[in-house]
Amino acid sequence: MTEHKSGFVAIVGRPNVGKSTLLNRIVGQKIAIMSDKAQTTRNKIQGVYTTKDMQMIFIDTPGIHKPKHRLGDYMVNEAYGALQEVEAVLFMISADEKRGKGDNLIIERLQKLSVPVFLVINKIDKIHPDNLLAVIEDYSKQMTFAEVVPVSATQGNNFETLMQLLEDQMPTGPQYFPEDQITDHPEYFIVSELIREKVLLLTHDEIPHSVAVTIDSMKRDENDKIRIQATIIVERDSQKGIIIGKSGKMLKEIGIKARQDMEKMLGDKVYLELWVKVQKDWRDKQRSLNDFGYKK
Ligand code: GDP
Ligand code: MG
Ligand code: K
Repeated sequence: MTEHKSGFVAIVGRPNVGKSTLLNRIVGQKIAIMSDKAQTTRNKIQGVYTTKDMQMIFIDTPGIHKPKHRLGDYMVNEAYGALQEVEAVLFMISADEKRGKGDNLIIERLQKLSVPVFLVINKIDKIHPDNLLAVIEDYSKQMTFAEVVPVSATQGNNFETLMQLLEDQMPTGPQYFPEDQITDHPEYFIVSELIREKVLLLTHDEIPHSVAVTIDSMKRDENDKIRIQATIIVERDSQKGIIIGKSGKMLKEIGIKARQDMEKMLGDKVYLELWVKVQKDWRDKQRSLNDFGYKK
């Protein structure tokens, strides 16, 4: 039996090079963006890629993309700290654009890292193959890359190669997220906290605070209604019984109360589907994430 591998991958690159497009390909479906509200999340989990024996968690470290701002060194240092702890960094550039100030700033920061940095040259469909070498040479003069991978995020060229090269970098490790959980937008967190809050409110002391809620899917349908599927995770069967309640009464009440708050927050009608699952080692997984520095 092969050992399970897992790890974190950071994606950096200036705006419009195709980071989101690549992430959408990685998670295999378009992530529904629910809002564009700016977040100062330290490490935003952007996508989770899960296979039978491997899981890679792609994160965005916003501090690295931008010049220093009001928060000064703090954010940049935070971003560095996070980058030091990933298994690989993808530095994404666009093949059809000249290296600019934004790229140079990122290079300056990446040079100091000891983790492997991949140069991902995106949008190769937009250039003549003869021009690729000049791009590679230009960037390779700036710093040493562990790998240079030309891709097209829209067309999929070399996508498998990139995934395989990343997989080779992953150490032995646990599956952090359920296999069907592909992303973690800020709204996911807020929505999951609203559910958790109702669980604690309605069950009083019967359910420990360690109860977790995962958002399995959150999509806006054609009528602009938001459909949310969520799972409440507990550690014991007895706790599952309490949360479901007599004839499902408790779960129904949790759902109604959570949905009302969600509609207030999101400003739209919400369909909420709730499930309850027993998962004994959930807390250890949470702890692993906290150790990494990702705090929910
Ligand atoms: P981000 O700002 O780095 O997240 O960039 P996006 O993923 O939003 O992409 C910016 C634009 O580039 C969009 O219009 C994409 O459709 C386009 N784009 C991304 N990848 C490719 C690619 O491989 N080829 C081409 N031709 N366009 C791409
Ligand atoms: Mg983007
Ligand atoms: K997630």
